[in-house]
Order: sequence, then C-alpha cells, then structure tokens
Amino acid sequence: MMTKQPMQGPAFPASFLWGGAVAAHQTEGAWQADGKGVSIADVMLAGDRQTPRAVTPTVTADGVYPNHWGTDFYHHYREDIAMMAEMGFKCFRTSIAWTRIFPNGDDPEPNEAGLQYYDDVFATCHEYGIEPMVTLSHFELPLHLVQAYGGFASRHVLDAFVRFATVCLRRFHHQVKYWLTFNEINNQANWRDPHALLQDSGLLLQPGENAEQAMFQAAHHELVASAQVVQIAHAISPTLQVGGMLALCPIYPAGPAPQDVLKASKAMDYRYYFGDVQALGHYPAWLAPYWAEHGLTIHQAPEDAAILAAGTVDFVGCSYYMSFTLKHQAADADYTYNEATDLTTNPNVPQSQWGWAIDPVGLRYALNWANARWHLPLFIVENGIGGAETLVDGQVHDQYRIDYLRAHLAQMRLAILSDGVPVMGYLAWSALDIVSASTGEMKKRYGFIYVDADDFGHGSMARVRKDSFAWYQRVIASHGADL
Ligand code: BGP
Repeated sequence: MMTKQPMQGPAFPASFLWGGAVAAHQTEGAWQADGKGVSIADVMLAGDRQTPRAVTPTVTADGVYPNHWGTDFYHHYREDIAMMAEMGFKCFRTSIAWTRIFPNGDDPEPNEAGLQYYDDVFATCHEYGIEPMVTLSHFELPLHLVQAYGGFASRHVLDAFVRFATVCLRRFHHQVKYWLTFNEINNQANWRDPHALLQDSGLLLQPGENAEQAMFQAAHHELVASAQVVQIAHAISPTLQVGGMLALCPIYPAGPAPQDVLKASKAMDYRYYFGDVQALGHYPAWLAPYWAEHGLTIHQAPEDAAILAAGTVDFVGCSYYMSFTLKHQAADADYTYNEATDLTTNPNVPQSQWGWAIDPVGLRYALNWANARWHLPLFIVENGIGGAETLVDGQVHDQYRIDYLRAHLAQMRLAILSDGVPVMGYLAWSALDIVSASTGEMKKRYGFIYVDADDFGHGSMARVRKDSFAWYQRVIASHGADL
C-alpha cells in the first residue's frame, strides 16, 4: 500500500551519493553539432511498446530518429544541472558520446569541440558541488566501427575504445572521479535479442551467424577493454574509481520445483558472468565446459587472462528496474533461457504501464546477492519508473513515481543498514524526461523534471518540476530519513 505521507526512518550514511542519471544519446540531441559523428543511436528508428526499434544503415528523410533531438540537453545543460542542484544532487551520471570525441570512433585526432562541451558540463556540475559520473559506453558506438569492423567482434574496436577512454581519462580526470566502462554489459546475455547485441557490442549478425558465439566473443573483447581502462585510470590517478555496470534483474524460480530453482540459479550465473569477470578477474569455472559442450570457440590473446586479472573494477554499478520469474522447460539442458518464451509473470508483484515488474523487495534481494558474490561496493546508478504523464495547469502529478521510488529506497536502506551491504549511492533514472532506449518514445517519462516534447521532438523543450521533484529534494535534504 503506498502512502502520500513521508515514511520516516533512519538516515542513510552521510557519504551516500544521492543524484540522478542520463545517457548522452537519450538526452543531448544535437546529433551532428560541432563535429559529432553518427552513432548507432542516431540510426535507430522510433518504436513503441509492441514494436522494437529498427536499425537503419543510415538516416532516411522519412525516418523518425528520436535521438537526433533527445531533450536538447546539449543546449539546456546549464539550466538542467541548476535544477538538479536545486534538488540537492550530490552526483550526476551521464555518458560521453564517443562520436563527439572521435566522429568515426578511430579518427587520427580527437574533436576538440566535443572535449570542450564535456569540459563545460563537468565544470557546471562542480559549480554546484555535484560530482560527475561518466559512462564511457552507453549504447552509443560509432556507426563507422559497426559497419567497417563489426563492432566489438573486432579487436580493432577494443583498441579504439581503449584509446577513446584514455583520451577522456587524461582530459577529465581532474573533474571526474567516478567512471563506468560499459553500460549494462550483460544485456547481451539475451543474445536472441538483436538490439541487446547491437546496443552492448555493436553487433549486426550476418545471416546464419551463431548469435551466442558472436556475443561471447564480443563480450570478451569488451571485458578485456574494461580491464585495460581500469588499469589506465589507476595509472593516471589513484583517486579515480572505475566500475563495471550491470542490469541487475534478479531471476526467481517460477515455483519450488527443484528444476525451476536450479534453472533460475544457472540463469543468474549466465546473466551475470560479466560481473564475475569484472569483479573477480577471471571467467567462472562453468564457462569453459559450457563453451566446449556448445561448440563455441572464444579467441583469447595470450595476454588477455593477465589483463582481466589485473583490471578488476573498484565497484559494481547496477541498474535496477524489475525482476524476472523463470520456469524450467522440459527441453532445457543448460544455462541459457529465452527471455521471449521462458519468463513467466510473477503473480506476487504489480507491473508498470510498460509491463515491467514493480518489485522493491527484489532490490534488497539483488543487493544482497551481488554483495555475497562480488564483495565490492555497489552503486545503484539507475532506478526509476517510466510512465505516460500530462502537463495540467503547469503541473505533473506523478505520485506513482514517488510511491515507486519510496518503496525501492526503503528496501535499499534495509540492505545497507540491516544487511550490511555497502552501497555507495543512488542515482535515479532519470533526472529529467528523456528518450526511452528500448522504444524511442518520449511518452515513457522517467524524470523528476518534465520536458515539453513529444515522441517527434515537437514542443518547447521547456522544463517543469513534477511533484516528485520536491519529494526527492526532501529525501536528499533528510539524507533519506524522510522517504
Ligand atoms: C536501461 C538503460 C537506460 C534506460 C533504462 C530505461 O537499460 O541503461 O539507458 O534506457 O534502461 O529503459 P527504457 O529507456 O528502455 O525505458
């Protein structure tokens, strides 16, 4: 039962980093401004809840490409960061669009105008005492690297990413302490979803190509790149903290049948092996026999194992949106599961307007599970609920968002204070309304700040404080005692 009255309770640790998150491609717009190149986000057509987004090889005149305008953060960032400061943000996460720095991903020289833009964004954060957090790869690969090299299938892209990351670390390490390498690197565990493969690794499968083989190979290159970036960051400055980033969606067994319990446990192993490698420095023991049994050959350079071992992350960033329930299917024999066919609806939790399970207790469960597995500080760098909203007399009444966030924060507080889980901070998704990654819709709104724009970019782009804006301001001011 959700209440409108504050939920009093103990405060979070004083060092807790309250804030919010966005991604460059979902909010900046200005898709060709100041030398920026074309990214995969720029050629993804809008979809909706039923219609997946289509990837086009180029931009066509009659296409609808929502990431071209986003919510024009590129020109509104000073106003937006000031409003984040008004809420009391301690930390603001965004990504650096690779194509603003290297338009093709591997150009001979970086684009100074792109570097300067992010200099200004991070300087504006510090004007308000807000600590920036940077995601280096957030579904924004340069289209050239996808088309010319097949994305992270190629070690050339591994090297190009490390070069891009090194330029960013050297330029911004005085302004940015917290870094994430690959956003939700584990989405591609669902390798039957072409968008997960494209967004995570820049893979566009050829006809007849083995999707699982392609995923594991590309993911290996990303994991090596991530480990290299960790080491480079620590060499530049020991104060830098580099995290991996996983979509943390617990998978529950559909019932008490032992086969269901084992299936869900193995599915978690499969979905989170990326975190095992980034946190522990090596592949889990089950993968080599799994690859052999499935005829998968993952090419690893001789030096890769040492790189992985030396490049473990300082913390594990996680998004948390939902949980899954999984039923063992008679034909099942191994770890994989098909998100399209094997997941069952959980009758114990409600769903959002877009069909995502609303499971606050699952956040406490997931934080405990991750802590027991990786023994590293955790950071919730995305949590929120998307919903359709309307502006009425200059106001947006988003009580459903307050209820959702209040319930999740209450469970996170229990994980920290009662279960002893080390959580560094909480960054709500999203600080302001932005383009949905999965559907390309603006109508699936996430922000504390409403942006006057529709699914086609029509609108004034004016910013309006929603009811949740004042609520979150009070939460932060009370260090989480007043939820
Ligand atoms: C995560 C992404 C974010 C954001 C979020 C909400 O997977 O890291 O970029 O998109 O999901 O999902 P959506 O925008 O599809 O509603």
